[in-house]
Amino acid sequence: MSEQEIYPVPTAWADHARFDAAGYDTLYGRSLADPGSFWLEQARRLDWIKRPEIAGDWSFDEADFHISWFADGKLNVAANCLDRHLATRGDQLALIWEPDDPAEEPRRFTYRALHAEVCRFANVLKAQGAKKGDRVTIYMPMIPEAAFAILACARIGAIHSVVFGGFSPEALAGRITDCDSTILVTADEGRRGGKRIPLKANADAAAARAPALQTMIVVRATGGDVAMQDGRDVWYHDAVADVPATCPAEPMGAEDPLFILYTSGSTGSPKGVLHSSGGYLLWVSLTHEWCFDYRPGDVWWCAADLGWVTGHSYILYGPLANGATTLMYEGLPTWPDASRIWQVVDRHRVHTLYTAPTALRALMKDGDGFVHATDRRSLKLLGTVGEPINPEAWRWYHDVVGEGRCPIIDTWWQTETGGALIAPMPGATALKPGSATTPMPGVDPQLVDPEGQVLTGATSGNLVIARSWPGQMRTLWGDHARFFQTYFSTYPGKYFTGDGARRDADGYWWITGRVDDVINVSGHRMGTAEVESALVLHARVAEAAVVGMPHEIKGQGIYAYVTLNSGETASDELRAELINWVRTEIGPIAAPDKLQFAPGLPKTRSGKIMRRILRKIAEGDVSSLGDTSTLADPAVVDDLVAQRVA
Ligand code: 6R9
Repeated sequence: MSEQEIYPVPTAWADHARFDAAGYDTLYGRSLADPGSFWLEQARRLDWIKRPEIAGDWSFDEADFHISWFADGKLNVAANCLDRHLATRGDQLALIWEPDDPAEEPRRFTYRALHAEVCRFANVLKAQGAKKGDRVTIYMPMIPEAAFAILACARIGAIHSVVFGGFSPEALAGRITDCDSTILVTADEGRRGGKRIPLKANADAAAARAPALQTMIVVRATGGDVAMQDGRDVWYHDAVADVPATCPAEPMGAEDPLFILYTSGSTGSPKGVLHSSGGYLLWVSLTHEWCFDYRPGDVWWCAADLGWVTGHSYILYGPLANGATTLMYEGLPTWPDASRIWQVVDRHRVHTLYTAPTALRALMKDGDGFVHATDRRSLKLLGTVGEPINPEAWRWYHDVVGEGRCPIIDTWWQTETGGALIAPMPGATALKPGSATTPMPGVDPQLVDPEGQVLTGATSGNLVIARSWPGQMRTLWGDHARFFQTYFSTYPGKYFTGDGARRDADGYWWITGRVDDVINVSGHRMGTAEVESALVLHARVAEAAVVGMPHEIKGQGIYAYVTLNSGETASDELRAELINWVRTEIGPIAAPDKLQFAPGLPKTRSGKIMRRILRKIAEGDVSSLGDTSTLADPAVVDDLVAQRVA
């Protein structure tokens, strides 16, 4: 990575910038020097029922641990995303939906139409008993009704928990049970890349393991045949037939929860990250405008899935709060072929595209011809998120896709942070391929060594954030102690991100990846512990250890070491069976890329698996395994090296 490779702000951008370099410095300086008045002023961009007079009130110290923003404010998030735009842009497009199959017609909703759809969905939820504070689980394909359901929850003050449609019944059941959700919104089937995903059948299997679930609202998406259970299942199209197209927006405290989103951590089961209403909405609205220089009239496309935080913040909440036209795509970037993503850009005259490095690497591999076959002149800016972007993919995005015209906005953030924390502002920040550049206003990143000493100057370390920002998560659902323990106990007084980073001589930030046991597969987080516990559930498995390994397209792949029960024999059939087992237990994204049968695992005398060694073997870097003298049985390492899966 070259700190010297610099792309200055293009003159045209500097001339029309909301903030130029000096403007950014002033803004950033004020945000840290006088956070109270800075944030109360920024909060005016939202439409408050009661405008707050208190900004941040927080402490990361154990004795007085609390985080709150705009605590005396009242608002409704859906009203901010819909109602307040009706007078000024009721007839402007709010949502464009591009179907999986390019031969099908897109669906388009103005702000007025979207408002009516969301009100109807809200009335259906209410008729099924949902009310403020209840948890509603949403397990949906990428269709407009998923957006209606999410915003409908926000409208009535119910807390949504969206579960990615690629997750298994087992994973869905765990998430339903963890937050005591009694209502599930799903669809008959999903579609991606021409294939069908049996969502309702999965939901039925999940319901069998989640006894608290009482109601399933089922949207007819494909018309596929599904079983409906009397007394529990309701067709959405039946229920919506006799509800009105208006529904009052519930007044919510700024600190009232907006949603739960489960994400993988380094230990234990997935964590229910909880976000607030006021601070979260302010953060995603601000960052959508500042990082991507959103201007009225822009067509905005975030190519994520609504099942991930990127979809929540930058398909729905941020862009809609800003009155944008947001595009939602049902399918895959590479289907029917590698031109599709650029054809969608042309079809809808997209101004800004926001996608993940893994998608870019997959497209790059198919050659420039698929890009050149399209026009792309509507594009003004390109964004990336989810994992470190390798400079080669960055340059391809910049030179081939954007033809040198479009700044690349590399945004570093996490489910926990609500929205972007380190990212360029296109009129202010010179770019360096592979660097997320500089912090957003209010964000105070620091590097610390393993003992927690703050490191200064150009150096590497663990990335912490030294103060709260409005979009910060507020707790882990049902486990406030785990929230503190996970994020604030490692480096007292600071939020620990789990990432490593480097700061260069110009003060630019380079995220180097997770320093904990989280693997980033195609921009999606997988905990090694989750994959391991799925493997040991198999009757023939005694023990498993899972590590990440470099993967050309996915960024990281999953490498599993499996010890079988005594008496069991390893075989290629069993290997395939175990990989498939994880696929069904968690979902396809968790399926190991490589699985090695290991008669023994490298353990210390106290029984701790030395993952460092397993990582090296998985990477194929077997010449420098480091010190193995503390192992209980150093000989297992030779066996592992000899049987490595290439
Ligand atoms: C938004 C999202 C968070 C983890 C994060 C980091 C990695 C995300 C990145 C990036 C380098 C970027 N990550 N964006 N690494 N550069 N621009 O992805 O949330 O799914 O919670 O993942 O992803 O490792 O800690 P989430």
